Amino acid sequence: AITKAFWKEAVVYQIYPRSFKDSNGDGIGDLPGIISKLDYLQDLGITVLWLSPVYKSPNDDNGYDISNYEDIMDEFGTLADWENLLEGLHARGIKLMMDLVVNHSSDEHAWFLESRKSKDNEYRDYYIWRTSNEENTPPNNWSSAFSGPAWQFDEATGEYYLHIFSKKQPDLNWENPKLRHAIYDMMRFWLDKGVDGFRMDVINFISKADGLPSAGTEKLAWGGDYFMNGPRIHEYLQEMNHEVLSHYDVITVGEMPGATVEQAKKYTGEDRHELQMVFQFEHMDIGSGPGGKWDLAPWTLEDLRSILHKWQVGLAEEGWNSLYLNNHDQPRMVSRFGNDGEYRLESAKMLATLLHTLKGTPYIYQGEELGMTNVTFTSLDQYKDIEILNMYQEKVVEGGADHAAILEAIHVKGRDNARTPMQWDGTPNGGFTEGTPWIEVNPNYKEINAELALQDPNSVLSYYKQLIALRKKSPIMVYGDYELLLPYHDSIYAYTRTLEGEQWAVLLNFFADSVEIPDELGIDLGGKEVILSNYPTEGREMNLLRPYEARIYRIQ
Ligand code: TEU
Ligand code: CA
Repeated sequence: AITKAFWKEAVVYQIYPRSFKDSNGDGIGDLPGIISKLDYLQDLGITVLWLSPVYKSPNDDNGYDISNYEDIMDEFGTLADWENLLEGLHARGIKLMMDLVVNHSSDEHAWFLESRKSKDNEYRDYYIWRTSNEENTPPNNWSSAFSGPAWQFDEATGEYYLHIFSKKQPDLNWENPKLRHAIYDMMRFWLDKGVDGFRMDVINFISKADGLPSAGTEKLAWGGDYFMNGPRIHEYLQEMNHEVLSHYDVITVGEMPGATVEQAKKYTGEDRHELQMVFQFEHMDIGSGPGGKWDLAPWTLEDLRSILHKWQVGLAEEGWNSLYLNNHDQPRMVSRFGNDGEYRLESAKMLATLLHTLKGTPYIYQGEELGMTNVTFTSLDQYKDIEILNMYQEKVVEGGADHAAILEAIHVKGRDNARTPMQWDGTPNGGFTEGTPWIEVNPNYKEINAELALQDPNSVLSYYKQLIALRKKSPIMVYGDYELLLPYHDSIYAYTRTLEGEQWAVLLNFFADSVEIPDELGIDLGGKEVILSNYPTEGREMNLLRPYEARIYRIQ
């Protein structure tokens, strides 16, 4: 039986506030800036806004290091501004999903300032402190996601604290029920203000293995086996659901690096009473060699399709998929999975067709609807992201790696690709700010911006509006069963969606060469209606897909 829900029918738009719209000329995006663009979001047709963190923060990791969970970052505005934003969204029928960052806080949070004062401080166990049994050696060999060890020695009490991310992001101790209940109180604070849900930052990291064992024998190694999907994660999420989430009509998505389909069933099964969906990362890890994301490697359609297919089939009867190809941590999808040169428009629309016709809830990252591209900054000091800067320091400055090779890897995979300011129009700084932007605007803003797109019926933006409008009047796009066609084709990804006798077929050419649709498709396309395509009708040859051509057929 199909259980209908607003969060299954939703189209979510993610805003990275620092880079969306600056209203006061300080070069930093802010809440009033977002408010000035609510009509743009309503016109696009999105139904939920995921707002990356806007809480008080020293911005070591651009807001993912929170120093006060119940107040607004100075640069972004005030709680009153936030109330105005929520009111403006709800007045337009758009729900607000806030970012819940509770695997760690900022080291400037009051809890941590107390915790580090003494070993018997009442907040000591809000964080993860360990002594070391060897001089100048951390308690285990875990590496940080932002380079170096995941432990920081603190003079005041002569112990180390754990930080999987930056040293200014100490991990919270979820073993401590007082901490857990303080988090639940904070969640209620926002839900009682009218927030409609949460995106939960690395939420499958919050349960660490007993004893915090080292990962193998290397000096430094990723300890993910001991904190991803850990021993008490389901207990914690079920407690969070029981204590908080089950009392509200919310949308929830857990960001879960390292989660498998089997694990996702346990996180999102409706009878599990945990979360509604997860952001999995398997498809984000293609195009990487054994050295990880910075070790560039080619990828094939089969690499991408096999993963997306596995998740479509895996969560068909239990759980629900999120559908995304980029966000504030990933390069721009048209550059990574499409073609940001000659076929930028066609490939951006083809990828959008994929995200909106697979089964699951699609997430649009700001600027994706314009076909915004990666940026190729020539100098390192144009980059701001702590992950990029720490990696460069470790690999080039300390490790002697080749500057040009690492800069190329940053061009392909760096998070700042997604963090250059939203391109609103052709005025200086793309209309993002009248001041000096905190990070430079992509120089292609004169050709790629919302003002041009709004006037162009063939723009990527116009195509997104058509996809979203189609979704709102077509239950088959949300609830139809997915079945793969052409399982092994090296350039066409094709599948059907079927609901109560109605059937659509989606055909996507993933590359720049025209390609014959083979008979193996098993469906006679003759006379069938093309509901939507990224190419005009004229010039269409039934059995030939042009470069990056996407077609949605009504079969029955
Ligand atoms: O990201 C977690 C995460 O896994 C990313 O760091 C990702 O692995 C990496 O950036 C890919 O190179 C979340 C937030 O989305 C990210 O912005 C934060 O930096 C991180 O957690 C810490 O809060
Ligand atoms: Ca500002």
